[in-house]
Amino acid sequence: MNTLDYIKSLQDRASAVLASRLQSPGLSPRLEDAVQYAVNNGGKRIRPVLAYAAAETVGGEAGDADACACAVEFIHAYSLVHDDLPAMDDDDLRRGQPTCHIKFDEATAILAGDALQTLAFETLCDGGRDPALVVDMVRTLARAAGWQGMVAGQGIDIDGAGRHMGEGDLAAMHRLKTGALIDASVRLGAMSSGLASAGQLQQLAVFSGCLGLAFQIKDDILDVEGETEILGKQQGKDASRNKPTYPALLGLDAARARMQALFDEGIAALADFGDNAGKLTAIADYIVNRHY
Ligand code: GRG
Repeated sequence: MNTLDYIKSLQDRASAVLASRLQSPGLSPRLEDAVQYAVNNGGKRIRPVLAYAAAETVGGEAGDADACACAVEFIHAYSLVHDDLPAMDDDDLRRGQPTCHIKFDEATAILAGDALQTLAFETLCDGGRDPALVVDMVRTLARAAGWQGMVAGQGIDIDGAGRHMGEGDLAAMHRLKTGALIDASVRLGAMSSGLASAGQLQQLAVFSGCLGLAFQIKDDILDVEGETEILGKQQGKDASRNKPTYPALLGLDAARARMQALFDEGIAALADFGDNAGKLTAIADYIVNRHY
């Protein structure tokens, strides 16, 4: 199977499993429509794809990672819904469609994010795993998503609005805001197999740390070079809001070089996996070469 077919097969798997886990309880139809909308309006499913590939990289099967693949996508979907709110980034367009609070309303979008966050942890507890492993996985996701991870990154971003950031501060912010969930996706996928050693998890963490930052630099580059129609969101938004970005700080060429160096460092961390590293390598390549 070629790389794109492999990634497509994992994206399709994620979408099917997410649909099966999103059985609306039938209690609050508007809220449930908003939750479905937030998850099913065209995301690339990068985090589930990473979880699946990480499970396979340590000798497990993609199916081992179904629960954690859904959990990380639920957290991701919630984060985008809340990030788009007027009190945060105040965006009207996401994935080429109205953002959740525009399609529904602000209160419903807040609740949809809340519901997705708790559903992520409920989902992670499913799957009949060893209870000690489940506790470890719940803790891993909570740390990545919360005030030591993604929420902390968002807090730094909001506090820093309009202030100059050096490259060190910018990297530290993005390692939390974007990187922590990407790292959790990889490590949870490997953990879900029950086969990953502590040493392997450490090597995967180096890989995912580099990939998370490279992902963000690519996002910054696309904001400069991309096209609104392909991106599904307004091109040039970061620059128009004076946001600190890699291209603004380093220039486009140096930002690209930084992304490539992180890619190389991340792939080098997979060396001990031998041929098994091929899947994560292919996905990292897809991430840094994507057009949206
Ligand atoms: C609101 C607590 C809270 C956190 C929000 C992740 C985040 C923190 C905000 C998103 C802002 C943003 C656009 C960051 C750039 C990196 C990023 C997460 C891009 C979107 O991820 P993709 O490209 O999205 O995987 P799709 O649409 O494919 O799912």
